[in-house]
Formats: sequence, C-alpha cells, structure tokens
Amino acid sequence: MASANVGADIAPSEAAARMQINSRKVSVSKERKRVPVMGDHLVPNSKRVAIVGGGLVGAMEALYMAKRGFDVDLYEMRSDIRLEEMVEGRSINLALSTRGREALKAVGLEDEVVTTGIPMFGRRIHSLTGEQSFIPYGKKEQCILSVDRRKLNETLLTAAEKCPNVDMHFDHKLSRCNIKTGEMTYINYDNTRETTADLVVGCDGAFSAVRRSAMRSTRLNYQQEYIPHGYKELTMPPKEDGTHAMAKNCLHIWPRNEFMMIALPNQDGSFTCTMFCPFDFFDSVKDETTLIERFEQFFPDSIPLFGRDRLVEMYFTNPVGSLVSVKCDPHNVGGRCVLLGDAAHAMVPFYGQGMNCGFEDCLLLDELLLKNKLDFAATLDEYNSKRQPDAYAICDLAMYNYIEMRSLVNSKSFLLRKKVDSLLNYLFPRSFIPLYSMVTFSRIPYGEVIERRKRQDKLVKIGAGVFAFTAGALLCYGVYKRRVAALSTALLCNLITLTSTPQKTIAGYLKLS
Ligand code: FAD
Ligand code: EGO
Repeated sequence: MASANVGADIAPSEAAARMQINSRKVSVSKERKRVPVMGDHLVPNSKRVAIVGGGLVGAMEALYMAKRGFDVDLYEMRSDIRLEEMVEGRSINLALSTRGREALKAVGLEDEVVTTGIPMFGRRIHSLTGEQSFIPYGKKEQCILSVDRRKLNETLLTAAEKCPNVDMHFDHKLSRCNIKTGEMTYINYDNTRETTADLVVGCDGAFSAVRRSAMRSTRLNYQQEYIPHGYKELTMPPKEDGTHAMAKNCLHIWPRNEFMMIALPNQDGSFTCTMFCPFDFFDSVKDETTLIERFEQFFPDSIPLFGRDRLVEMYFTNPVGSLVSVKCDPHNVGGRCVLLGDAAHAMVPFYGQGMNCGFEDCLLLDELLLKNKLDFAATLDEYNSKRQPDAYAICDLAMYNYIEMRSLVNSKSFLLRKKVDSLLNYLFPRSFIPLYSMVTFSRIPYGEVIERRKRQDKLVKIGAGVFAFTAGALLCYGVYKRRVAALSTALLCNLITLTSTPQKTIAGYLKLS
C-alpha cells in the first residue's frame, strides 16, 4: 500500500537539486523510500513539506508530518546540536506538562522523555527569611516535569531522522520565501540554495523569517511587546555527595514582587535557577559588592547554595535574555504555509507554556489533517480558526500572570493565593478548578480556560455574597434574641468575610473578568 511508489513523482532535476542540499549532511545516502512510519496512520501521498526551524517545535512537527507519509525536509540555521560539545553545568531545563506530554505520546516518545525528566509535584515557596513552604499542584500524582531542553531537542531530532521520509538540512538559514509559490532561498555557509515545497511550516521561533515573508505578501497582522523584565540563568551545583542542594521534586519559587527567581531540578543533582528582574536591575548591578548586597536583600538563602564566588563568576559571565510576547493573525497563508510554536505565538514564560503550547499546535494540526484527509487548504483554514484564538488566549494568560505575580507583595500573599485556590477546589471539586491547573493539567482549549475562569469568579462572588448574607442574618437574629454568644459568633463571621484577605483575593480574581 503506502510504501510502493518511491518518490517517482519527483523530477530528476529537482531530485538532483535536493541531493545538493543534502550534500553536507549525514542523510545524503539515505534512500527516499516511503516506508510506513509508526504504522497504521500512513496514507500514500507525494506532497512535499518543508519545515523551517529544527528547535523543539520544528523537530516535533517533522515527526508528525513523517508519520502521515509526507516527504519532509527540515531546515535549521544552526549546526546539528547533537554534534556539539556538552558544556558542563550549562543545562537549561523546561517545565513539561499535560499538553506537551499528549503531543509526545502521539509520536510514541512520551515514556522516553518522561523517564529522563524529574517530576515536580508542587511549588516550594522561599520566604525572605529562608523558610520554605510546599504546596502541591493537585492530587498526589499530579506533576509537571523538569526536562533538559537540549536533550529533548536531540531526542526529537534523532527520532525524526530515523524516519526514511525525513531529510535534515543543518546550517541552512532561510533568507527569503515566496509564500504563494512555496519557493525558498536558504543560505548554507557561503552558498545560496533554492528549493520548493507544497507546504511551508514556519517553526523558526519568535523572530520567524517565514512570518516576516508572509507579512510582506499577505494581510497578516502582527503585534509584539517586550516587557521591562529580563532573565538570567544561574546553575546551583549539587551538594558534595552529589545530591540536590534543595528539595528535588518541586519547582522552587522566590516571589519578591519585581524580583523573581525560580529553580528547576536537573538529573545531575544541580538546579537551573532563572532570575526574572527588570533590565534596570541588571544594568545597576555592575560589581561584586552590589551583587552580593542585592542577593542578601532578595534571595539570601540561595547564596550559600550557589557558593558566593561561583555566584559572582556566573552572574557576570551569563547573558541577560529579553522576553517578548508576539501575536499574529492569521496563522496560515492559504493552503501553502502555516506558522507553529513561537513563530505564531511567542509568550512571556510566566506560565511555563511556550513549548507545551507549541507541541499542542503539532497535535491539533495532525488531528485536523487526518480529519480533512490530508487536504492542506481545508486543514489550514480549520486549524487557524481553531488555534488562533487560543494562541491569543495563552499569550494573554501568560502576560496576566506576569502582572499578577509581581503584584504579590511577598511569599505570604503567594502562599495565601494558592491555599485559597486549593480550598475552593476542595469545596467545589467540579465547578472550581484553579486557573493554573486548567492551563497545566488539562487540554481544555486556552480560550475556554478564560471563559471558565470568568464563570468560576461569578460563582465565588455569589458564594461570598450568600456567606455574607447568612452571617448578617445571624447577626440580626443574635441582636434580636440578645444572645451574646450568637452575636459574637456572627460578628466574627462578618468580620472575616468583609475584612480578611480572601476578600482581597476575590477582588483579585475578578480583575480578569
Ligand atoms: P525555538 O525554540 O526558538 O526554535 C526555533 C528554531 O528555528 C531554532 O533552532 C532556530 O535556530 C531556527 N531558526 C530561526 N530562524 C531560522 C531561519 N531563518 N532559518 C532556519 N532556521 C531558523 N516553555 C515551556 O513549555 N515550559 C517552560 O518551562 C518554559 N520556560 C521558558 C523559560 C524561558 C526563560 C524562556 C525564554 C522560554 C521558556 N519556554 C518554556 C518557552 C519555550 O522555550 C519556547 O516556547 C520554545 O522553545 C519554542 O519552540 P520553537 O521551536 O517554536 O522555537
Ligand atoms: C498567584 C500566585 C497568582 C515560570 C501565583 C498566580 C507559573 C505561575 C516563571 C513560575 C507556577 C512552570 C514559572 C505557578 C500565580 C513554570 C508557574 C504559577 C514562576 C515564574 C512556572 C504556581 C516554569 C502563578 N509553572 N510555573 O502556581 O506554582 O503561579 F514563578 Cl517567575
């Protein structure tokens, strides 16, 4: 069935041109056979798909397209990361959650990735005085995974490369692209290479060249925002016995208003810490003394764990990254081109959803391809009308978290907010699911998450009203009966309802709606 007519539709000249492009890569000699990959779902077709970008989303999308039997070419401007040297103590990790895992599962990679990741069952909040409190994410087994970004990318690339219908082209930078015809120009060292494809999938990140080309020739709307915060990554080494310096299976958070730090565990016993601070802060820390002063002011418990000298060395070596939020509309150009991952929706990292959302893009596109019998035009239109609103929603949610987390004055208010969430979820397990859980542990479309949140807020408001009314009624009754005991109880109830922080919390909840 599927595997028979091997690339017979490719013109000889074209095939030669493609061999040229292949000339730098290992896969040159690989025959272009259309062999079923991952079995059952393969439908015979001769369409050529070009994937621009071999990052997390591009490598994942190559796998999905290969699975559907397309002739896949993946172009990545950097060299093959698998051939690069491992730099000791420079591992960067990411939080992988349900949406990302579901996408990995569909290409048969979930188990492999999950076993190399470290489960985090909750957040561990560090107060200024060094106390730590743990709040689980949900039920006992609910967790997010800390995975090594590079290892994950390598796993995906290797899996894609194993598919006989995938060709990888590293050191190929897309310079120009005619979105309407599928003609592309790549720079490979000093050479220019021309090629074509039936479908161009832009997975080339927040500063997408595919998107830039599309914006020139079609009516594509685009919006970008840099936030005043930057980030710096610091590695916290293992203890002398090789074990983790802090509790291993949690996401550590130091909430300090404008200054935030988080830490995710690595397999080798280290933690990768990320500071999120205003650029003004990074600019103002120019020498050792100021740095230690600032750390003593905000993250004192972390200094001995980093080691003072190491901290100074790392801080002044590692760069400050900027954070950008990008939205665009639509995500496709007819049936010829589609943007996935950060190319379509870069978001600020305050939900840990960028990669997860990008992976979910691949999963949804695949579902719709199957539904539309691999017809690109129908698939891409349906994909865009479904996905674009959800991409806007998660960009907004991430930005909202950025604002909200900074508004929390200290670790106490952070803890309180999470405890109120848990309590409400405990009282109304069906109708109140914390926002973080809906985003992280479900596949409820992001747009619906916002809608549900608004409904929940109304519920909380009504609930608080009923509670206040009951307490008020009790108060009157108490006064009427002149029962001192009832009176004081009711008074207390009212006081709690009207003045305690949950009220503030409720006000906080309502801000979104
Ligand atoms: P990228 O990873 O940017 O990959 C794009 C690829 O395209 C690159 O390999 C690039 O070399 C290539 N490329 C670019 N231009 C061209 C061109 N012209 N020609 C050819 N190739 C090109 N997400 C999570 O889910 N969980 C987290 O915990 C998390 N934490 C984060 C923390 C920080 C500090 C940041 C900044 C982001 C975080 N993210 C997280 C988001 C996540 O990193 C991104 O969403 C994800 O990497 C997007 O993948 P991508 O493949 O779309 O883009
Ligand atoms: C009140 C309190 C309202 C990323 C807390 C909202 C994000 C937000 C950057 C954590 C966890 C994975 C992350 C929680 C909130 C990753 C995450 C959270 C950060 C920063 C992050 C949580 C990488 C927001 N998940 N999260 O609930 O634990 O709550 F702190 Cl700066």
